[in-house]
Amino acid sequence: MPSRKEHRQPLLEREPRLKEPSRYRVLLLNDDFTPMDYVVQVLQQYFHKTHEEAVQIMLEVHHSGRGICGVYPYDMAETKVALVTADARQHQHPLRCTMEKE
Ligand code: TYC
Repeated sequence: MPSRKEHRQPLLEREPRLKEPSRYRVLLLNDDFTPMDYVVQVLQQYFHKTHEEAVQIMLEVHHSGRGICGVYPYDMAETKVALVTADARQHQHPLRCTMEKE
C-alpha cells in the first residue's frame, strides 16, 4: 500500500493552481445620528488607526457616505463587522458596518 504522500502531486505542479484567499473591505456607512467622536473611537479600537487616521476616515464617511476601515480575510472581516455592530447597538447608535469582496 503506497503511503498517502505518494498520491500527492509534487508541490511545483500544484502551486500555480493555488489561488490567494479573497480579501474583504470592511466599510463604515454614514448616518445622521452616530456621533463623530464615537466613530473615531471605533476606528481606533477595532481597526488600530491613529487618532489622525481615524478622523480622516470618519470625515470621508461623513462626506461621501462610506469609507474603508481595513481589508482582511473573510473570517476576520466578518468578526470586525459583528463586533463593531454589537458595540454600536450597545451604545444605541445606528452605525452600520459592512463588508464587500475586494
Ligand atoms: N454623520 C454623522 C454625524 O454628523 C457622523 C458619522 C460619521 C456617522 C461616520 C457614521 O460611519 C459614520 N454625526
